[in-house]
Amino acid sequence: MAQTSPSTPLDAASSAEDAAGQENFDRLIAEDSRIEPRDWMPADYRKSLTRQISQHAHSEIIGMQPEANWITRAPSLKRKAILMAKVQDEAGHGLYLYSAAETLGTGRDELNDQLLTGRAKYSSIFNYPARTWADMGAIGWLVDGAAICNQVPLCRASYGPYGRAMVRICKEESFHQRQGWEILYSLSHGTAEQKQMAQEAVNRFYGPALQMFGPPDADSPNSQKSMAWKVKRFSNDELRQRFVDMIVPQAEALGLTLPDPDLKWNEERGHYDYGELDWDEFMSVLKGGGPMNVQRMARRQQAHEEGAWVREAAAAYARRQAEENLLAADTELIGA
Ligand code: BYC
Repeated sequence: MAQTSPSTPLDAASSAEDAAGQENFDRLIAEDSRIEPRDWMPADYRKSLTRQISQHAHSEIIGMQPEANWITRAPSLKRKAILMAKVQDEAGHGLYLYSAAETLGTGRDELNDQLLTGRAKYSSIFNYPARTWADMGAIGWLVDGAAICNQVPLCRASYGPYGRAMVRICKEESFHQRQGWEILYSLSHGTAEQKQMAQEAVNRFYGPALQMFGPPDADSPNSQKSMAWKVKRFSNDELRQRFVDMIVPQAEALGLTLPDPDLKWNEERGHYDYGELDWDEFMSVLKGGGPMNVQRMARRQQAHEEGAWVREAAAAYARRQAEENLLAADTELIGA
């Protein structure tokens, strides 16, 4: 394709800068170094990362809802304290991730607006209800388990602030997964009713948890570029397979079954085969048609409105601090 020649000296300078920037970017990616906020980066790298990181942040924030709903109904003080700490961790994850996304140039208000107006996605899994206490176990074991599988490779994402945020998030997620496992283990070794409640929770969350990894590779429009940029290190299907291989023996240890008649060890592949997932349901959930989409968004909007006074107070405090700092700097100058 013919190269269009720059029409003004300013254009020429900026296209020379872009070429040098692109060269540096390509080198950093090739040598597995990190891209930092002040580095030149291609516009579509910035856009795609802002998309992924902010959607990840939204998922953490919306993901607080199914569990927060169970804090007052947790069966003991200890369970309540653990669940409360977990939900607070999710809020923290959301905040680290919004901060990482903001370093790419889009402000928090805009990112939040994208969520509240339905322009941004959040993870499909949080559009399913948490019906029983056993769901806290299934969410911890399967949802946080899938999150860990997906997110450990993201600790090596090429964008520095994202990778660094993921390191801390993954440490906390592994505690979350263990607490979920422990809830399910207690229930599956309890009364027959408790075991049945645990099994039913696993039955409901298994398929949606596998869909957290995204659509099959052939239908994943973002994967190719994202992997070339070393943001994603493995494809959606590779990570899904890794997760299935991990949870089959764990389910056996729990004494529970996974609700997939096609699940069996494939000697040749060295992996478990698993049945087709319901991708029509997945697409419908993404379009807002899941069982809890409407409630989740309504609750988030309500929480945002109720939090207006906190934002106003924080802004007033920041203004006063800035004025005081200015005054102090002036006084120092006068005194000098
Ligand atoms: N749900 O081209 P693809 C957590 C979208 S938080 C909804 O494969 P990509 C936790 C995708 O965004 C868990 N949407 O995309 C929190 C794209 O749409 P756009 C969240 C999905 O980015 C609290 C389109 O489908 N984890 O664990 O290459 C309590 C095509 O997909 C989903 C993260 O966000 C989905 N499941 O790959 C407990 C991890 N899947 O944006 C636990 C970071 C796909 O083009 N994100 N879509 O309009 C990622 O790793 C990747 O973004 C994904 C998707 C693997 C999710």
